[in-house]
This record gives sequence, structure tokens and C-alpha cells, in this order.
Amino acid sequence: MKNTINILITIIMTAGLVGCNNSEDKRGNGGQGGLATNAAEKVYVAPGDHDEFYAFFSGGYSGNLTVYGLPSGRMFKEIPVFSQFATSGYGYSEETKPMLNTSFGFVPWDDSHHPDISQTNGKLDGRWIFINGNNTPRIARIDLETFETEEIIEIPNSAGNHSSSFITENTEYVVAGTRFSVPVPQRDMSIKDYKGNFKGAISFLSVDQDTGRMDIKFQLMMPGFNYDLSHPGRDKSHGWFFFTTYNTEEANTLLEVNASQNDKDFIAAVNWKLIEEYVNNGGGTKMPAEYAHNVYDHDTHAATSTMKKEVLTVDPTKVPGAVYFLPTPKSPHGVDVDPTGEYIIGNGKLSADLTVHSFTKMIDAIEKKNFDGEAYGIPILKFDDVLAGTVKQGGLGPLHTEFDGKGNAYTTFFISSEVVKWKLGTWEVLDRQPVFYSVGHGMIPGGNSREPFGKYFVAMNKITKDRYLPTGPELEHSAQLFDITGDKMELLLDFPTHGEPHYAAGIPADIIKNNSKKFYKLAENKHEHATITDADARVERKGNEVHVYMTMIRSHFNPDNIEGIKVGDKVYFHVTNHEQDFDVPHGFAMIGANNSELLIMPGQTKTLLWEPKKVGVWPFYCTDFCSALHQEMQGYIRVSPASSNIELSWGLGED
Ligand code: K7E
Ligand code: CUA
Repeated sequence: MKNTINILITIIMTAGLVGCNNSEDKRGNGGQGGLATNAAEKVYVAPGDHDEFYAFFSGGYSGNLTVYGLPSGRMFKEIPVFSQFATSGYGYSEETKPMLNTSFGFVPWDDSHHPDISQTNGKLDGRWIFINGNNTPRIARIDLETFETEEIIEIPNSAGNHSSSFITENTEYVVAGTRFSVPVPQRDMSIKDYKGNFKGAISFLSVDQDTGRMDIKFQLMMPGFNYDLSHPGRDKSHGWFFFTTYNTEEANTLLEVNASQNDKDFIAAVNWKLIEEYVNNGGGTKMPAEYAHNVYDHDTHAATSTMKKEVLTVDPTKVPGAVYFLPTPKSPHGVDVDPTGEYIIGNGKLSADLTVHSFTKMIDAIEKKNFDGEAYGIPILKFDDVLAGTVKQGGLGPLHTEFDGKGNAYTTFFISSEVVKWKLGTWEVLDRQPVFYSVGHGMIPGGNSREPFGKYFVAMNKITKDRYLPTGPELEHSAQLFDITGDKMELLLDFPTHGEPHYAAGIPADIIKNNSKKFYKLAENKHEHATITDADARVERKGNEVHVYMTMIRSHFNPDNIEGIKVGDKVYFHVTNHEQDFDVPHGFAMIGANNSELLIMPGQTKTLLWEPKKVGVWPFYCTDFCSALHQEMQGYIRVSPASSNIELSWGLGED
């Protein structure tokens, strides 16, 4: 068996390499001589016109989220989430540092994979977008009025938070599943004792429908497999959640061989409504845990971090009927549920065929108690009992499937580097298009909901190679836009994406753009160090801490001359932007500060910490070209020796 697996892996790796080498001279429709059709017209958004869709791409190892327009492929913004971001001062300003607090201390980076937009009745509602931090397990919520990260909650007992952050169809829950199983609670034990002793925590986070605030409602303590991806049931299967597993072998070393021994792994079907009921009736066990809950408040313009101490865990064997395993071939990666909720598609990475399970058949089999044994007390359903059909010879290495709402599914194949369109119910392959190169996820706006907007498909490719002008060894990843309104998919556009976009979420622009905030009202600024009127601009000393209450408006700071600062002081600049107009930020940068600049929006206050190390007269300035007199927007600070007795003084316009 091991040998067979080794051979299989070798074939797959070689196929991958050949794919890449061949790809050097494949150019697709878009290469030589442009496109044969009117593709250019289809992606052209005239100057000043707006795109039809927003697309939010996860940043992968950038830790952030980027915002693009479709069909133009223009990038509008990078939203900092899990990574410090010098462009705005996120994670550097005193107000936003708490956002990156965890039980491991300050963690200024993560690996973000799966954005998902909030829904109501299975339709995208554009209130919030959620995204997972994979490495130090966290879930973030971004507000789609301000496009700012409002909340980050750490997930205890989890490791490699990958089968996340997918939402149920009324945004009742955001789900966070562990990729790696670990000892729960964590303890000092031999790695060799993994099997039977590690646990896989799957967390259900409730979402407050008014504020969006998240809370871990319960953690399901599953057997020690790897939980790779997940998707909610919808419509008829609403109330269930599906998770792919791999390494059901529970191997702890050389997984590329040892976790490929079983012909089939499982899709875990979780009846979360049943567990919710169990928990609401007092079920579950409270367990000590340590995890950070960080919340940003738009009124105080500041974040707080609270350390939580307890989590409610649920043993799945204690809730009969809550969890079943559906055997699924060949180490499935993605699990995707079609818009009707009937079909559950398992994308077996090491397979050429796609396995489609039927929700109706699953419920039947459960009622008949037709089981094929159990794993750690969880019933295993019979493969043939739940099988809806198989898509034969789709391609090599299926990863993820999206839906157009017209009865078609689109599956990405990593190894054969293509997107394959097939029909739900007949399992017939309708079309295939090559992608350049090695596609991971695909995305159709709303493809994750009951009502997809089946106009475009975006392929997110892992390998870029020759698609753009070379930029040294390191290239941006690349996305490809297809028109999917016809029988055949038509390649329209290539565009670079930032970091590694694993997944994306698209939404019609109209659902979001009219709610987009233009500026913060100064009168509503409740920051504890805000300076609302110029008369309040001042400098205060408390021991070696100096607080500068500063305002900014085109084109000066108040105060702009400060004396009486000493080496060894900790100087906090609390800077309030007095502008009350759309798109007039000012920046603040201080020479020698060991962090970044601040970019402050109209009506907002932000704080920069500066610890002067050298005696002298040191300038600060505005970093954003804000008016014809932007270059005049500057000031000086006199820094005296620690022993000096120069009085603290400040001013603006005094000679
Ligand atoms: Cu890249 Cu969804 Cu993290 Cu597949 S995952 S590709
Ligand atoms: Cu303010 Cu430039």
C-alpha cells in the first residue's frame, strides 16, 4: 500500500512539474495578439465609472484583506486585519495595538484564508465580512460601512484555524475549525502518542445581530483528525454544517505518505441546531481556557483587549444525532454545498473524480440507522447510501467548487490547472478552461449563498510565472476573470493580487456602496484624548510621560512648536483631525519614532508614541499631500537633556 501511495504521489508531483514547465509556453487566449472576442469591452470600466461588484480577496500570508472591483480588476484598498500596516498606522497606533493582542502576547501577523460576507435568509446582506487567522487561531470581523477591522477573537484549543470562517445563512454563527489536532488541554506529552489522544476543536461563534459582536458559543471536541475546510448547509440543509477531514489515520509524521493510507476520509456532518439546543438546556462542560477578545469602537476610535478565561466544550458522543461521518474518497480538501442545500461536494485532492453526497439521502440513512460502524463513537454512514453521484474525469486534483445559481457548478483542479463546469444532478462535464497556473479557490459573487450572481468566475492562481513583467524571483499571485454567462466560460482578464489570496467573497456594489461612511463626525468623537476645539490644544507632563493634545486642519498642526521635552520622555501625540469632509486625511510622522506614521481620517483621533533619544530640534510633518500648502504642514519639537529644567511650552503662530 505504501508503495502504491508513493507512486501515486510521484505521478502527481511530476504532473505538477510538467504542468508548470509546459505552462511556460502556454499563453491562453490572452497571450499573443490579444483576445479574439470583445473581452476588452467587457472589462472596461470608463474613467469615473464604478465597477459592478466588490471582490474581497484574502491576503494569505499578508494577513490582510484586499478590495478589488469586478470586472475591472482594479484594487481599491488593503484592509489591515491580522498584520501591522504602516500605511495607516494599524497595529502601530496606541488605539489599534490591542487588536493584535493574543494569549501569546502581541502577534502582529497571521495567515488569512477565507473571507465570508454576512447573510440574511441565505442572501448576502453586506453588513460585515469575516476572515480567519490561520496561524495563531483568530477570527476577525470587518465592518463594511467603514471597511475597518472591528473585532478579533482568538480561538483556544485550536491550531491552524483553517476550516474557517464560514457563516450560517442568517449569520447566526461563524465557524472556526482546527486544521491540526492537538492535546486539549495543551500539555507536555510525546508526539508519538498522538493517535487517540489529540482532539480537533470545532468552534461555533455566535454573532450579535445588532452589533456583530462574536462570542464562542461552544466548541465541539472532535476526534484527532485534520479538519480542512467547511461549509454551512443552506435552505433545506440549514442547521447543518459540513467539514472535510484528512489524516483520519492520525499520523504524526511524514503525512504526505502516512495520511494517504485510507482510501476514504470523512466529511463530518454537524447538526449545529441540535447542539445549540443541548447547550441552551445546560449541556456541555466549561473548561478553563485563555483567549483574547479585541474590539474596536468607532465612537472612541480605540480598541480594547479582554482576556477570556473559560470556554464551553461539547463531547459529540453526548449529543446523539448531532454528528455523522460521510466517507469521502482521497483526502478531500474543499467541501461545498450547492445553493439548494441538497448537494454536498467533496473535492478529493488525490482524485480525478468528484464525490457528491445527497442531503436527502443522508437524512434517510440516518433515520434508518444504516451505519457502517463508528469512529470514536461517531456513526459512519454507508458511502453508497449517501452518494448522489460522481463527476467522472473532471480533471486532476480538485480543490474547490462554486455555483452560478443556474444549476451549474465550477470546480478548480490544481494539478491539471483548469476550471471545469459541470451540471448538478446529471454530473455531466459541460466545459473546461485552462487557467494560468495552478488554481486554488475560485469565486462567483454570492457563490456561497442561496442566490449566486452567476456572471463572473474568478480563478485565484498559485503560480504566476510569465503572466506579467518579471519582478525578480518574487511575484504577486494572479487572478483570472471569466465571463460565465454563456455555455462556455470566456477568459476576460488577468490581474495581480496581493499576498496569497486563498479565497475571495464578491458582492454587488449596490449592496455596499450607499452605506459607505464618508467621514467621522467630530462632534461624536468620544476618544479619551480627543481635542475637539483648538482652545483645548495643549501639552501635559505626568512624570516622564508627556501627552500632546494636538489638532490638525489644512494646513497646520496645533501646536506646531513644542519645547521642554527631554531625552527619556515618553511622548504620546494624541492627534485629532478637524476636517469634516470626504477624503481629507492628514498624516503624522515624527523623526526617529520606532513605529510608523499615523493616517488620521476626518473627525478621528489617533495616538503615536515617540521616545526621543537625541538632544536637538526635531521636525514632524504631515505625510498625506492634503492641500497646496501640504509641504508647510510641519512643526518642531525641542528635545533637551534629561537633566534640563526647560519649562514645557507650546504654541502656534507665536513668534
Ligand atoms: Cu488555499 Cu481554502 Cu486555505 Cu484551498 S485553501 S487553495
Ligand atoms: Cu495635511 Cu498634508
